[in-house]
Amino acid sequence: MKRVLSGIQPSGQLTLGNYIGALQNFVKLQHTHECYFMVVDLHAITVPQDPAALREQTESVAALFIAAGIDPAKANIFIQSHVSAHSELGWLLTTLSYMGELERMTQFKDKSAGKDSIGTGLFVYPTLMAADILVYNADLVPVGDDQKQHLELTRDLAQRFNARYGEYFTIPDPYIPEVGARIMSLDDASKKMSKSNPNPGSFIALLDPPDVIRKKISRATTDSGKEVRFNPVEKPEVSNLMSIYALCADMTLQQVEQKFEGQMYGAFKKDLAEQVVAKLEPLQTRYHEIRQSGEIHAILKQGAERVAEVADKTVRDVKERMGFVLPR
Ligand code: ATP
Ligand code: LTN
Repeated sequence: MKRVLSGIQPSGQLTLGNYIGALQNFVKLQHTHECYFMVVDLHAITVPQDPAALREQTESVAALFIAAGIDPAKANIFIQSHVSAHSELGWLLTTLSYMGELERMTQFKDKSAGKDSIGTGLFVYPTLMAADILVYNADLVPVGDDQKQHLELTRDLAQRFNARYGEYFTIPDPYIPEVGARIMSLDDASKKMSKSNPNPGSFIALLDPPDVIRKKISRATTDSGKEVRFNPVEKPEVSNLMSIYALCADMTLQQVEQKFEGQMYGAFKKDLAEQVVAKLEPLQTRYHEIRQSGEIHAILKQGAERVAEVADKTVRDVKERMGFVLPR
């Protein structure tokens, strides 16, 4: 069975963008692949996090994995920092990376823009992500469009290691959805919907109550036109809402266009809000059950124990190839 791996940062409340771009595919792939899904807390601290909030969000993201339909009996669910091999391989790969290639990463450029002091963690972030993937020799990495560049760097680092120390790492492929790989902000269709956006009106959180969802959608930016027509260049805001509609209602963009032909934005938004509410309702119910039961801790412990065997072996192999003296 091919291996699938992905991670989500506990840097805020998961959004509809995370769900459509990533989580939904995790659920699909678990039936046909050996899966590794983790909460990447070590990545979240590349920007300042309040300790209590980080703790809460880490548990919340793990519970959302399960609420979204990931079955811990099928897929390994764990917290990145529970498996120390990630940090160790992260360092080893950092020594193979170049300043120039890390400086080119758009996520780094976006997150460091306008800051006086830029954290080094933010800079080397992609080498830790490469370690996350390579430590399990993953074949496939389901992510949203914004992570494509990090995946390319991961492939480069793997190839560099293989060229220097002999074939070892599997070269991973990204798995990016055709529709929904980049859900945009509700207040600005030039930016991706992001859980760390300080304006909560810019995103729909998976745990937003129905009335909050309705309010956010009714306030979402549109253009001054009238037609519900898909054209991301001319009508980026409406097109974004149409993508969300299509994904929640399980329709094609064409079907959405036909359904709202001749109707105003107001009617479209009202219907869209109900589609989103209906899509998230079962997930929210399951989420609250999981949090109340407290079962998440045992699942995460078991997940980390299982995967650590694979990860520790990789680190041993890599160190041996690089010329480290291993304890005997
Ligand atoms: P942050 O705002 O803290 O950077 P984020 O909301 O961008 O977080 P991540 O934890 O970085 O979320 O991403 C988790 C997964 O969700 C990744 O695979 C990412 O590509 C995907 N993703 C994030 N935002 C979107 C979006 N707007 N549309 C589609 N996929 C997305
Ligand atoms: N960089 C990713 C999160 C992430 C990840 C990974 C994704 C960390 N490690 C390994 C896939 C595979 C992000 O910001 N969304």
